[in-house]
Amino acid sequence: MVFIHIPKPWQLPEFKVSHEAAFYNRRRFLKGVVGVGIASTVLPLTSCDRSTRQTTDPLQGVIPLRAPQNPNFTDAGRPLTNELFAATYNNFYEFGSSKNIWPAAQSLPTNPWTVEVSGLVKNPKTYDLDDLMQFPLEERIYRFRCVEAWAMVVPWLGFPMRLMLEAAEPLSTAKFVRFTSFYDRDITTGPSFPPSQFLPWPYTEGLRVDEMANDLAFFAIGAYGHTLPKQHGAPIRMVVPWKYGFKGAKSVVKIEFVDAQPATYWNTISANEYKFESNVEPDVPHPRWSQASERLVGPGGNPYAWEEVPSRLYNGYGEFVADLYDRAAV
Ligand SMILES: Nc1nc2c(c(=O)[nH]1)N[C@H]1C(S)=C(S)[C@@H](COP(=O)(O)O)O[C@H]1N2
Ligand SMILES: [Mo]
Repeated sequence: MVFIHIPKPWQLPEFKVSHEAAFYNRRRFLKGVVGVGIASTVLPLTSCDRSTRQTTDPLQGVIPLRAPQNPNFTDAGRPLTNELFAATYNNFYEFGSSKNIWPAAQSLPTNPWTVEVSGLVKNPKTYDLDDLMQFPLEERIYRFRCVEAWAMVVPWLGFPMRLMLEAAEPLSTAKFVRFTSFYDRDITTGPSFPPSQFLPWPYTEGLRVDEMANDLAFFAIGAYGHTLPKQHGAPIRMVVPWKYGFKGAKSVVKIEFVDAQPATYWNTISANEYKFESNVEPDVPHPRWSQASERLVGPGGNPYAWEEVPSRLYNGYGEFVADLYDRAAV
C-alpha cells in the first residue's frame, strides 16, 4: 500500500500545524479577507488563490426547497449560523485544505448524480436525484461541531438515514456501513499541501449499522430553504450531529453495508487523532487541543473572535444516542 513506501506528510510537524483552524484563518486574515457580509464582492478581488476565480456568489446554483419542520429539532438553544458565514467557511479537502474552498467547489458536477446502495443488503439499489426527492423531506435544526472546535447551527433539509436503511434491508451479517464521497482526480484535485497524491482518496466515512439506524442520523439534500450549495456537499451529504463533523461525508456516491469496521479517510491519516467513533466528548481532548469548548462560526475568518461556548457530551444529543455507547451520559 502506498502509505508504507512514501513519507507521510501528515506526520510532519508542518501538517500537524496546518490542520488546525487557526493556521488557515491567519492566512485568510493576512490575505485581507474580511467580513463575510461583503464576501461576495470582496473575496474574489482580494484573494489570489486559484480557487477564487470561478464565481462571486457562494450560493450560486441553489434551488428553493421547502419541507415541514421536525418539531423535535426546531430549537438548537443557540442562534442559527448566518448562512453566508456557513457557506464560506468549509472543510472539503477534495477542493483544498483551506476553509476558503467554496469557489473551487463550484466545479463539482452534481447533476446527474447517483448513489449506489449495495453490499450486505437484500435490496441493492442505485438512487438518482429524482429517487432521492421521493423520500419524505423534513427540516431539522442541528448543532454541528467540527473536531477543530468550531461549531455552527444549520437548518438542514433532508431525510433520516434510517429510511434508506429500511429500504435496503441489511442482512444480519451487516455490522457497519461505508460511505464514499465523489472523487475524480481531474476535478477533485485536492490540496497542494499536504500533497493530494499522498491522501487516501476517495474520502470515506463509516458508521455502525445501529448508529445509521438512529433517528438523528440524517441525509441532507438542502439547507437554509434550498438545495445544498456545492461546498456543503451537494447534492447529498451525511449529517451525524452527535459526532465530530468529519464523520459527515459530503457528496456521497456510494453506501455499502459491510461486516467489518471500514477504513476511513481521517482515521487512515491519523488514527489516534481521528477515531472511528469520534463522538463529541468534551472531556476527551484531541491530542493537540482541548475539546472542552467550541467557537460559534461568526463573521470573517478569525475563530478567536467568535463566541466561545462550552461543548456538550454527544453535542447535547445524549437523550437520543447515549444508549448506543458504553459511557454513562452526563
Ligand atoms: N468528502 C468530504 N466530506 C467532508 C469533508 C471533506 O474534506 N471531504 N470534511 C469534513 C469536515 S472535517 C467537516 S467539519 C464538515 C464541514 O462541513 P461544512 O463545510 O458543510 O460545514 O464536512 C466533513 N465532510
Ligand atoms: Mo471538521
